[in-house]
Amino acid sequence: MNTAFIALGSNLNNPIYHVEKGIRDINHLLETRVIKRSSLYKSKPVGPQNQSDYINAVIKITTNYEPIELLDNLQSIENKHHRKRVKRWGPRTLDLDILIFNNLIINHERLIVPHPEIVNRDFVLIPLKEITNYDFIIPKYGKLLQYI
Ligand code: ROI
Repeated sequence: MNTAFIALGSNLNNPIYHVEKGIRDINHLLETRVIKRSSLYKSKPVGPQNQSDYINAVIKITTNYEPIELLDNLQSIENKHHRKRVKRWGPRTLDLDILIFNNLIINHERLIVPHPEIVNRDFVLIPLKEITNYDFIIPKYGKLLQYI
């Protein structure tokens, strides 16, 4: 069994609905369970400012999927939420990012883990802090608390 942390974000068409439904969709994946979830956080867009505020959350899951299988499943959930990849850093109905997968460091052409922006984004760090212990360590980067 693997343990992973996933970030959820939405800023289009009822973002609270998309994040809550996204959490339920992930819980319904085969042999995957959401074991912790953060509160919902409202945040100003990072990147282009001419878009709506985001709703963000982080969840902890257990899964029997390998990292790329999990990525494929998360992308099919994004697609069900009618995610259109219109432009980089543009608005989205549902964004699902694998933040951490066990203690692995992955540099695959489709997937970098830990997520390369993990320590730069308060909309990820704050909900991650909510659902982990004070001494939580991010693989490759070290203690979470030093980045907050
Ligand atoms: N900004 C915020 N606040 N939340 C996000 O989830 C988010 N996602 C993104 C970009 C466009 C970088 N900005 C964001 O992909």
